[in-house]
Amino acid sequence: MSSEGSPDATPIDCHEMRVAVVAACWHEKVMDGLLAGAGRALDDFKVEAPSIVRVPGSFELPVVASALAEKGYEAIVALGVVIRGGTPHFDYVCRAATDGLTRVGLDTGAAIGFGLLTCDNEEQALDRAGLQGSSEDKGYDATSAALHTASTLRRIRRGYEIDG
Ligand code: DLZ
Repeated sequence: MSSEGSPDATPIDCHEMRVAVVAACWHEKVMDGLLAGAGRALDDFKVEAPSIVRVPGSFELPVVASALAEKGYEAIVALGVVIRGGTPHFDYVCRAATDGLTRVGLDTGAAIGFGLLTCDNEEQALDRAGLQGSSEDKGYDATSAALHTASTLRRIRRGYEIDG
């Protein structure tokens, strides 16, 4: 999937919003890039004191995202990297994480930022990690998406006009 056609991600003021980042630990260098990108977005959107929670692998992202949503976090950014190996394990972990995070969003109403990289090799992952020389910054993008979505959900729930 290419990033061509990606939306305008102009920062909005989210200083009162409860925001958490849940991040897996596999593939440290790529994860460092994703976390740094998320941090840049949190700063740009003026998020105060976001919670950062680490989990062992991407498979564990949904259950912890669910617990965070139950604790009242409005926006939860899930970050992970899964790199294809020689076994079907890749497909199982990707599907479990993707389906699980989707379910958390629909079941709890929290805005979930989908920052899970699913790549054929480390080179592809590094190119999306927001590091020097990367062509994409998926940690930033997933955080921006979660914050914009949480803001929209707030307006809908408070009965405000949602146009404009
Ligand atoms: C087992 C595993 C493998 C093979 N690869 C990855 C990966 O590329 N990225 C990732 O985030 N996690 C991986 N895991 C770990 C699983 O997500 C999970 O943590 C373990 O299966 C333990 O439940």
